[in-house]
Formats: sequence, structure tokens, C-alpha cells
Amino acid sequence: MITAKSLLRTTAIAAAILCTAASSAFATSWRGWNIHAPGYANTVALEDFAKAVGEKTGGKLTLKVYNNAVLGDQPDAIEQTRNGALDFGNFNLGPMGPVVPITNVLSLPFVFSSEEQMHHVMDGKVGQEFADAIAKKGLIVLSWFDSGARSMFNDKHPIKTPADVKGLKIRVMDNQLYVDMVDAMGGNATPMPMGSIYQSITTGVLDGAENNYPSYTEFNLYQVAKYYSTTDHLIIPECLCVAKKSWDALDPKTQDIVRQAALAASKEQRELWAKASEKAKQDAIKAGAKINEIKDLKPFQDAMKPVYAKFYKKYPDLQKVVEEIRAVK
Ligand code: GTR
Repeated sequence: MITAKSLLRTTAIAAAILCTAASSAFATSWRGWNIHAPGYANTVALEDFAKAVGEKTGGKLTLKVYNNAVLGDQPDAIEQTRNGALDFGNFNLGPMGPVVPITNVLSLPFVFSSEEQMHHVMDGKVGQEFADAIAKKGLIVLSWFDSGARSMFNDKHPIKTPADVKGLKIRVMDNQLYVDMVDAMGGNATPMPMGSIYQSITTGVLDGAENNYPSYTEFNLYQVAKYYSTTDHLIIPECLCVAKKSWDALDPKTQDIVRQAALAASKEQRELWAKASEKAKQDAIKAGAKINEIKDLKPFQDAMKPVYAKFYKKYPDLQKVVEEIRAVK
């Protein structure tokens, strides 16, 4: 029997459903992954990106950035964004390698000659080739971020020649290429999340790791691995990427707003990055880190020959991409 009360309840439920449907037709919210802490160059740029999109769409699309990898470790976050469980993220192209084979080229040691050359490559035709391949795996690259040059640090001694890496237990990101890279110098590589390095050095599971100055200080690693040697062996770009599923659900006008905001974020991140890198280096020195500036990197480059040989054997087609990169000045 339909009573006044049940009619009222049914009407209220129907109204709530309609309301949700209406608001979801007009407002969308996105969740974004970020490994870094508040204040880090990438975080500031991502948060400004989120703010700009919210403002310019008049609140129709709101973005929230989740910092400090609270939504999971990087390889998982890449997976989650590819399948649309997360909407966007700032990803390093290193852990992208297992998913998008061509991006492994960017993880070859010394593939770029400088950070400036990396910008020229990624902002041009070759960068577009990477973006196209990444799109086929469910992620839209909106812009490229910096992550400087990565160098080795440990708690045992300065690294002056590749032979000094012999026997060292070094943490690497999740990609076989980095294992091969450390192997080629006689060290032992262990892939593990960034957040586990500090404790692993303290307990002796690791002797060190490799990264740029801002991450070295962000994770307080100078406290447990004071010998930082400028091996500059990797210059890996990062992307501001959106889940293809989330992207395809936007109308063209909103897509344009998001893309423009991402390009502005990349410009901002690169400027902040340059300053943050220098500051992190000085902060590390003040805190007692011993920086060993390596003048001649040739012995390190020569030591990487087996890494390239193995890579070309596995991916013969990618040799031409390496050549394209090297042809960009
Ligand atoms: C940082 C990078 C992070 C992450 C980290 C790592 O430089 O910005 O995305 O890749 O290195 O080593 O795990």
C-alpha cells in the first residue's frame, strides 16, 4: 500500500538520484598521484595546475593532488592511471619502461648529453613519438617535467671511477635497465620504492642509491649516505599524464583548458626545478654531505657498453630512436 510516508521517501530518493546525476553531468573531480612532498618543485607546479583547471572551468572540473605517494608506489600508480582508477599524475619515465617499451630509451645511461638537450628532444618531434606510444597504453602526456641528472651516493666512500661501485648495494627504480647499469660497474642493484631507501641504508640492506639533489635532500638521504658523486648517469624526463579514459570524457574546450594549464605547469616546474636543484645541493653540503665532482665521465660512459649491447639485442628497432635523440643538439 502506498502511504504518504513511503511516497515521500520514494520521492526523496528519486530526487537524490536525479541530483547526483545532474551534478555529475556538470561537475567532475579528478584524483592525481604525486610522489613528492608539499613545497617540492613538482608539487607546487601540480597544485597550480589543479588550481588553474578548477578556476578556468568555473568549477566544472576540479582536481585534487595526493602528495607523498599516499595513493601507492609509482609502478602501481602508473597502472592505476592507465586503467582509469586514478585520473592524472606526475610520472618519471623510468618506471614507465616496463609498460611502454620505447620509453626505455630514456633510461639508457648517458643517452642525453645535457639537461638542455633533453628539453630540446622532448619538446620536439622525438618527444611526440614517446607521447604517441604512451597514449597507446592509456595515458595522455600533457607536458614534460624535469628531474635533473641522477648521481650515485652511498655511506662507504666517494665514487671516482666505475671500479668504486664494485660490491656496493645500490637501490634503483623499477626497471631492468638500471639493474644492468649497476651490474656493469660491478655493484648489486635492488629495485625498491623511494620511501624505503633511508631505512634500508640504516639497516645495511643497502649501501646507497642514485638520484638528483632535490630527492637526495627531500628524503633526508644525506643523513645516511653522505658520499654523493656526480656520476650524472641518467637524465630522465617526467610527464604530467592524464588517464585516457578521463581525458576522453572531456569536451574539446575543457581538454584545451587542461592542456594549456599543463603546459604552464611544465614551464613553472622547470624554473622551480633549476633553483631547487642548486638549493638542495647547498643544503646537502651544509648538512655534511661530501660532494665529489667527477670531471671526466668517459670511464663511466665506456662502462655502459654492455648495457647498450644487451638493450639493442632485446630491442633492435629502438637503436634508431637513440640515434634520433643523439642527432638533436
Ligand atoms: C625522483 C622522481 C620520482 C621517483 C624517484 C625515485 O627523482 O622525481 O618520480 O622516480 O626519483 O627514484 O623513485
